[in-house]
Amino acid sequence: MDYSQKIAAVLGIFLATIMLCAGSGFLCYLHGYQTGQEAGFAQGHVQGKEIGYQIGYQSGYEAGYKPRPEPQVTEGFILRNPTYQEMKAFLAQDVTNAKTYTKDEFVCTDFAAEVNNNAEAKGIRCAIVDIFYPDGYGHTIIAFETVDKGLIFIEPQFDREVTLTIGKSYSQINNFTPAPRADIIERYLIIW
Ligand SMILES: [Ca+2]
Repeated sequence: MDYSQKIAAVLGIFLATIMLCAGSGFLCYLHGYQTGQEAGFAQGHVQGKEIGYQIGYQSGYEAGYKPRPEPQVTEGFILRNPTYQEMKAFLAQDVTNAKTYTKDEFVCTDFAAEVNNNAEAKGIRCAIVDIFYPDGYGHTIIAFETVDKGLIFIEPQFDREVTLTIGKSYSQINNFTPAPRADIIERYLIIW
């Protein structure tokens, strides 16, 4: 081997070594890249899933959560059944009975409606009572469910306590002036 051949051999070994190192380095790089990428992907996937879940949960929670509205105390009122004396006291101070019955203007239903509304404006529970007479005629009065004497019917035109008996004349059983037409009570409805 002469000098130039020796140089060529040394260069060849040197180059082969560099290429080997470079190649293995590249392989290492590839391997490292792939492993790192896989690990990074796996971790990122888990974290991404977790973050995505939290964001989804939060937005879903916000969309689904509707706060219950605060009760509006101004929109409701409480009615209570009066004692018999409270009912009498209310009727004594209520002036509806002083009004005049006027055909087609202020009739039995108007008396009943007005006393009912006045009672309930004072927190006293009051019912409208529809009485059915023969031939499509009828009458309207009111009622209170007193706590001590039970259900009491009141004729609001006179503030008088009355009784209702099916099959009997309303004016007769309550000692009123006889009605101009049949006022036999066929049935009645109590509307609270
Ligand atoms: Ca009522």
